[in-house]
Amino acid sequence: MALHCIAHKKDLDGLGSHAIVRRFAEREGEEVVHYFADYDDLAGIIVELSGKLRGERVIIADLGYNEEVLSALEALARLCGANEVTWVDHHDWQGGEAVLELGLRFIHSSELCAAELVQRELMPEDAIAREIARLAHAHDFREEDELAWKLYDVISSGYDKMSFVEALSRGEFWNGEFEEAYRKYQHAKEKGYAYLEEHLEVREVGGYTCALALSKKYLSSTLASLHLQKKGTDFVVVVYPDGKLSFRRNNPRVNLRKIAQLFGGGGREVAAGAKLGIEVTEENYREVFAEIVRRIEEGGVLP
Ligand SMILES: [Mn+2]
Repeated sequence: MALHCIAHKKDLDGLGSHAIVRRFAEREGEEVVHYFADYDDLAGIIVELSGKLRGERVIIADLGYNEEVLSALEALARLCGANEVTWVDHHDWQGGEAVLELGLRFIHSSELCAAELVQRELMPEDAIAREIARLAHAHDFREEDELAWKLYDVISSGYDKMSFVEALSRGEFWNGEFEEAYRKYQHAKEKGYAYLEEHLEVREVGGYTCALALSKKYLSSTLASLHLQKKGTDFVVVVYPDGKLSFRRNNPRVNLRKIAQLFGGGGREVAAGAKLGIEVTEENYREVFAEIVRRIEEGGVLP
């Protein structure tokens, strides 16, 4: 029997979950297979695994359900029928009830991050697993923790995910390679912030203020939106060249899930995303911003 870990690939919580599962598997002498997933490929992985896994253990972590998962419900039912599936998550599951009826084990909390839930489930006594979970929590809950944020920069730099997971799973929280990736990324980050500033507009939207900015692809939505949030507007929209939108807020009256739904996306009240399905360039980004503002105003989702 092997352990199959499907977890988020973009942040410390997802990769930390991978690392804890790996550490656990190694202790148990079990084989472990990692799938580095995001919301746009989770359904594809479920479909693929449902066709080939029998009698295995599957852990899905740090990924909530979304429309695409609901469209792969039959495959997920097959996967759950033939394997032992555990879904560990801390996102908002309102609307995802159909998934929970398939007979999977569901471990959920909104106070703990996914890595903490995985750690408590698999390795409650292990000091290294606990440290991975602590770092993941600090990053996911936007707490101040130098190491957690430096590790996040290593991930954002494009550092090899498998090597990252292996290092963490051994209890290696920093090394020469991490240092090099981190240093290089500091330059990229500064360039990314400068570009964001040059492609920024603050607009009024239905009585609220909104900062919109075009971002370079290499600046993660977490870093780009945290930077924009410092402008103090009610909410912010980060726009990427591939049409991806990322919404964050300062004002708790603004429900970002509802705003994202206007663009066919989704997420949580506090953080949401969508895809425009068009390319956004230096030439058209101002028009795109105007269109986003218009759609939000006309959508009637602001209180
Ligand atoms: Mn998380």
